[in-house]
Amino acid sequence: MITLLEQALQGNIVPRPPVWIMRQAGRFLPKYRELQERYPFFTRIRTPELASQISRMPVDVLGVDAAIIFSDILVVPDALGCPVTMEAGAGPRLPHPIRTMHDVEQLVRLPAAESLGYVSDAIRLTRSELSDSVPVIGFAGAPWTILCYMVEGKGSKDWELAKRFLLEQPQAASRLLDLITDQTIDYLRMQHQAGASAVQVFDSWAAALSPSMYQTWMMPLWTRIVSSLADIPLIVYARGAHVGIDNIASLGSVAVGLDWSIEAAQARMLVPSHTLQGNLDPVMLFADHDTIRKTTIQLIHDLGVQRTIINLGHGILPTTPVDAARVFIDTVKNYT
Ligand code: 1CP
Repeated sequence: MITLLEQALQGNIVPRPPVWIMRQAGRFLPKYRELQERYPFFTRIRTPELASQISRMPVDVLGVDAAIIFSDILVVPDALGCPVTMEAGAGPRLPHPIRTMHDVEQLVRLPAAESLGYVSDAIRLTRSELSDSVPVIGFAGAPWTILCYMVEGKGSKDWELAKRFLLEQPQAASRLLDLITDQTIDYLRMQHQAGASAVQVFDSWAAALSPSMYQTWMMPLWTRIVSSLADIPLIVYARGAHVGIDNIASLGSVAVGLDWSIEAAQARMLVPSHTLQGNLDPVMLFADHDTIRKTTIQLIHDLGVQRTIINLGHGILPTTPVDAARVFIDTVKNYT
């Protein structure tokens, strides 16, 4: 049976849009917090039973229309030979950042099935435990966002080193981006083969680049990703790149993920015939329940029922009340 999410991605006529929440698995649910105390981050990700358990939590607790596999975008640098650690409160650290061509040359790309097979195992297990009631969404970071972390070695406000790497060492940057792109294509295909019905690519730091640098450096990589994965439902989420959403849509048959900095109705005007996903401001879930209901219904009106996936415009905030998330989900599910 084809799920509501897959219908919306294919552009089939649906009675209501599907709904899920970015970062629904590993952030705000009390049961997740318990596992967070008991197991280190990468243990949670690399143990299929734990990853599957975490992925299924929002399906059980909130009744979302899709499970996203519990993992992180930074498993890719790790797989390429640039190790990643995660310290509670401090965020990700890459103790051997990539700063020169020599550093790029030390990286090794193995088949995803070899270096990231644990993600396949987690997806397969999640699919079978959900007994196909809702689909599983796979994901990866976009090449630019992954390069950001590999060059900086940690999070950053302005990604100065990453941007300078493009300008000062274009050959090394180009080689690194190609390596990440190849790995990402192989990795997303592997996730689809393991049972992910759709995959989302997160370009969380797209807005750090000017539109012209984004166009020159990143659009050719997006073209390669979209054409290599033409048979797989793909959601492209480039945060802060809202001025370029028609550009992203022109890549082909992709769904376009919206962040909350663009009016939903305006996005629908710019991108009339692709599936759009988004884009409630995550902080709206701190409003009273009536306001959440009204804003959510307005969002459905603005995006339209067809070719729409209702979501937040970025990850759910860790302190969000579970009840508020449930009101958001139920409003979409009860929409007629
Ligand atoms: O112990 C913990 O709980 C650590 C927090 C955590 C979690 C739960 C991190 C560290 N990553 C994750 C999981 C994760 N990351 C998922 C799984 C699904 C889910 O939680 O529902 C997903 C989809 C991601 C994606 C991700 N990781 C992005 C892109 C999405 C976005 O929010 O823009 C990014 C940028 C990351 C990097 C990352 N991993 C973790 C942190 C704290 C960060 C951001 C660091 C920074 O701000 O630079």
